This record gives sequence, structure tokens and C-alpha cells, in this order.
Amino acid sequence: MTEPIPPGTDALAGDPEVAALLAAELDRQRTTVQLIASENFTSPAVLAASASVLTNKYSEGYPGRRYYGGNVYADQVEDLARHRAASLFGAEHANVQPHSGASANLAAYLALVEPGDTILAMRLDQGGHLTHGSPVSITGKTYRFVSYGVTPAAEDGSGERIDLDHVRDLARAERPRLIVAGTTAYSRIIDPRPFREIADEVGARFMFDAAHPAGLIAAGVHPSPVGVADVVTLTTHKTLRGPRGGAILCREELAKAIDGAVFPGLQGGPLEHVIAAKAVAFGEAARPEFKAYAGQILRNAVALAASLAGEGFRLVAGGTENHTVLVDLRAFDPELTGKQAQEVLDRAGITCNRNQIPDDPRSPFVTSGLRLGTPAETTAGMGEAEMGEIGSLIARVLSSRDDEAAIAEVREQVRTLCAKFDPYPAPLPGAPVAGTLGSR
Ligand code: DSN
Repeated sequence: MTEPIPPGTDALAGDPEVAALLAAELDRQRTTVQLIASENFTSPAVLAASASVLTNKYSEGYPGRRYYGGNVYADQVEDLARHRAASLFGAEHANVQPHSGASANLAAYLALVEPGDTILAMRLDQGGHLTHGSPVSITGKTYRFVSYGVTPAAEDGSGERIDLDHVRDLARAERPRLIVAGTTAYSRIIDPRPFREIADEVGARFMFDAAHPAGLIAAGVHPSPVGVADVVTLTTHKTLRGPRGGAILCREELAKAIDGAVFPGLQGGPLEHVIAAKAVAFGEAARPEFKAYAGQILRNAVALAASLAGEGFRLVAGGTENHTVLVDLRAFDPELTGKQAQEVLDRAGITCNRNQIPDDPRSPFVTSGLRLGTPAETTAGMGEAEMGEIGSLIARVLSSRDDEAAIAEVREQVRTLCAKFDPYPAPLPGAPVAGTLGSR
């Protein structure tokens, strides 16, 4: 029989190789700046739930209708998670089993359309997602996607907004069965209502992929698509600050189709330990502090955008209204690719990802842009002043990318900054001993 592991013990002492890697990753997260727009620092409570004994349990089916015995507590955990999700977002029904945002999107398609049907969604290089019909995704191979994009760039920053005229024209011409709104690299608010009107006009269903703004929506700082769209898919680990995973919200009339699409349509056993962590995150997001947190995410994004613009970077869509800043590197340095920028920033302790900008002449692997986001460092306690400093550090690194001394100097400045904003100042339950592999 295995002994229960008390919180706070070094549970991985018997596996020093994995323990050292996890300690090094914890150290990386604490000593470098995290600007990946789709990442966050979960609470210790979320970490504890996702590292719980529910990982041992098979629970195929849904609460009260499982294919395995012993689900008395798994049922209660999943019920709690789906009730909290529905209440947080004001939805009639929630499915909390999708393993990821991609699984949630696939399940929604499975529930709403047939293979070969036409779906209208945003193109990847315009800010959409792989699961919005990219030819390399199973979505693009299974359904007939037609893509919309953004308006042309404008000098005054008023361009690069979702082109609703194009959405309407395409919908009228192509008569899709489903219209998808939602993005992974778009820095402006997405109003779900015009999409609803267009969908109604052409007799299509409307799905909103809220993977990125889910936390902003929960906090009321982004318009809610719940009750406007037929189905809302989301991830729990981005602005929502929960464990890695997905969820789907819908009206009661679609509940059976959505549930059946997730299981048995697409997935087998749900990850009940992750569902427990989702329940914790939904509970945390319902608190007043979360609303304040979400407001700070937005203010920090505006401050980061202003700092970067002041350093000579062109911002896609002229700035930001959400957690994301999309940078077109070409005005700063026409030779600098997103890939080079990401790599040199990594060496300076600034973590972000390269991203295509609308109509990018470079490939998705190289790109001309960087995507930055503020959810993680806002969790760590950074504010507008720190965002200003980070914008200047980014400019310094990118303008001295062959100067190792300058990069090392920024690395030290980043280390000093991060020491003041530690996302995990207290020891984590069961955390391995830090430092075994040394610091980056
Ligand atoms: N990987 C997610 C993101 O970074 O936005 C999308 O799948």
C-alpha cells in the first residue's frame, strides 16, 4: 500500500531525474518574464487538485451515468465543476470534459455539422486557430472551411479589424451551416452580436471560440457570447487561470448533442483530476478579486503596447483592448524575423512566441511578428510600470541581438524584476526541491 503524501513533502525524492527537471522548470517560470498570451500561473489550489488522486480514476460517461464503478466522488467533483462553470458564465449547460480547446472545438463541430459541410471561420494567418479549418488540421480535412480575415492595415491604426462585411458576403454566397468567431492572435474586442445576426440571416449555427478571452468574459471585461452564440468553447488555462484543458457551454436544447460528441464521440475517460482543478479555477474566477485581476490584465496590455509603440514597433490593429499585443517587427527592423526575435528574447529571459501577422509574407515557422500577452505576469503582481520597463527591455534586446554583453545585462535586469514578482513565493504542495539543475 502506498503511504499518503503530506502536502509540502518532496514527493519526487525517489525520482531525482524528473524532480530536477520540474525544479528547473519552476525556477525558469520564477526567474524569467512570461509573456505568452495563452499562458498563466495557476493558483497552488489548482495545482494541488490537478496533482490529486483523481488521476487514478476511470469515469467514462457523465455523473450518474458512468461505465465504471467507484465514481461517487468523481461524480460530485464533475457536477461541482459543471455547475460552477454554468453559473460563472450564465450558461444553461456546461461540459467540462474536453481535454483541450482543440478537443472542445472538434466536439462542437461533431455536434453541430456533418463531415463535408461548410463552416465559415477566421483564417490562421489572420488571427484564427488551426482548428478553424487549417488544411493541416483534421478540421480542414473533414469539413469545407471558408475563411474570412481582417480589414487592411491603416496608417492610423483603425485597420486589421475583423472584416464583418466580408463575413456577411461570404455567408450569403456560401450558405455555411456554422459560423465560427474567435481568435488566437487578435488584440481587439470581438462583439458576438453581428455574427449572430449574420448567422440568423443565412440560417447557420453560431459558435464562439472563447479560448483566449474566457477569463475576461467571466470577469465581465469582454462582451459575453453566452446566450448569443449557440455554442461557446473555451480553454481553462489562459486568461481563466485554471488547469490545462477545455470546456463547452451551450443551451439546454444542445446539451445532449454536445455531451454525446465529447463522449463517446471524441474522447474516452475524462481527466477527473483536471476537472477538479477546473472546479477550483471556476470558483476562483467567480470571486471579486478575479474581476480586479482581469481589469489589470487589460491595463497592463495597454501599457506594454504603449511602451513598444514608443520604441518604434508597429502594433497590429494599432494597439490592444484585450490581453494580447501583436507586434509587426518589420517597422523596427525589416531583417528581423519573429523566429529570431523569439529566440534572442528567450536568451534574455523574456518568453514569448513568434506569430504571423495578417498577410504575413513569411511562413508560420518564421513569421514577421511576435505575440505578447499579460495574463501571467499580471497574476505575478506586475503593473503598468513593469510593463513599460519590459517594453524597453524587449527593444534593447532586439536592437542588440548580436551583442552578447547587452543580452546578458538584460537577463540580469529580468532576473531582478522577476525576484520582486514571484508567482510562487510559498513552497508548493509536493514541490520538488528547487535548483538541482541550476538556474537559466
Ligand atoms: N496554443 C494556443 C495559443 O497559444 O493560442 C492555441 O492553441
